[in-house]
Amino acid sequence: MTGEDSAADLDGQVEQDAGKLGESPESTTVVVIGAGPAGMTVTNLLRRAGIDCVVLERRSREHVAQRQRAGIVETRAVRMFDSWGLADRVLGGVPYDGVLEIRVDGESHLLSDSDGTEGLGARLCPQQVLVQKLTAAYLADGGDLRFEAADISLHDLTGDRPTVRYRTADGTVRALTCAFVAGCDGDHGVSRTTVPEGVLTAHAFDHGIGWLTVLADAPPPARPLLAVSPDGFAAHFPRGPQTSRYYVQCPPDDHPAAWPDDRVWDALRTRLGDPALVSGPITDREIFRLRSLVHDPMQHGRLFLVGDAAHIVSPMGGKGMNLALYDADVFARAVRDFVRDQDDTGLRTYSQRCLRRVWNDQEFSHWLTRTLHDAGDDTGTGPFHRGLARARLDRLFTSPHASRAFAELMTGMDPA
Ligand code: RFL
Repeated sequence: MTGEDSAADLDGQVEQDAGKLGESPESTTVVVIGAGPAGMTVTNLLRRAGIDCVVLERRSREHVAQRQRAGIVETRAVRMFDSWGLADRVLGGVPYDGVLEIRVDGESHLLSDSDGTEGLGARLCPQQVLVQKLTAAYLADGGDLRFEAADISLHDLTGDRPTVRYRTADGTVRALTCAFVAGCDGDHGVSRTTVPEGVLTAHAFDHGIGWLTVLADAPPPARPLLAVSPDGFAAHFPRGPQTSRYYVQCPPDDHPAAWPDDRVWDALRTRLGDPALVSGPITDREIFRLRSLVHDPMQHGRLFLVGDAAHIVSPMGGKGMNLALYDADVFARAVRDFVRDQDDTGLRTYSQRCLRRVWNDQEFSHWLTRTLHDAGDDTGTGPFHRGLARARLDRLFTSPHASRAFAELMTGMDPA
């Protein structure tokens, strides 16, 4: 790709393609596939940079707006939105005091994420609130977002101008030509699977651990709570003024039906060391395996994979959504530099830059996963690893240097 073939040059050629395609292709600079946290961040940042884009999302707006997963926007990501002048518009929720509780056999230890840097801190902002606000901001600014776009297919990714085709809700087939495609369609999307075999290497890891995850209309904890107990790991996170998310370690092949309400609340009370824990109606109950996955490189021709489309990080440490926001920022800056200054450095180094942080966060997440599971239930890895994990926790609770390093990783303000 050369500096000269900027987005503006592409528009004229699109018209020539119209006959070839047998339909009326539209032209834009970036086609974004997927309207989750990654896609909606990319689009808002691109609009902020004055670059046009079209978002294609398979689901309805209502469906996307209700998907509940992550709950904390880390400090680095809050400051990223702030640097684009978007923090006030897109971040909902409440400021987070940065204190995390780790309870070991019922004994409480508080860890601050204060890393000594000045500026805005993390926010307790449920993922669906962030997505709703990003979507509203983009549409209010006149952004082009097409829900219920079916059968998306990507073409000519290694040429100068890829084409993206899709079918609208009324069955019409449409085509869009563009300078770049941002594949923000998650782990099960179409972007990554379009890349020919042999181009990407998948590094996959199964932690051999299952989590029952429960969403309930029950009082949130004062602060995010992670608990180690001989019965296994459990956690309790705020998700709204009267909503909580809970995690309970279980066999990876367990079934939600094996966890009726009484069993869920009994397990939580025991593992959290809180016999008085207030219960409430359970609105969602799922079991998933803790797994990690990295695709390298995160680019193929003019397709750039952003967020879960490129990597999955086990939920311990709360990094999945935050990595998606990081990729989105790196991608948007790279496109801006290319379109505005014909500088393709950011595009050429996109994969390398993102993967450095991805592996950094995978390591943090893996370390925390092992520590909090091995320290409690020693049936998996045995008493030797239990001793190691307890020693790591002890160091974290007693050494200011260890807790400072932990804080840096929690906030995302580490140098990676
Ligand atoms: P998403 O959120 O999956 O969004 C992808 C979007 O693409 C659409 N799509 C398509 N559109 C068009 N055509 C197709 N063929 C398409 N296929 C898919 C989808 O409908 C969707 O709208 O990916 P994105 O944007 O990369 O965001 C990633 C985050 O969602 C993910 O990393 C986090 O949710 C992970 N995660 C957590 N991350 C954190 O930072 N902190 C947490 O506390 C946290 N908790 C969690 C989590 C993930 C969980 N699950 C999924 C196991 C808790 C859970 C339970």
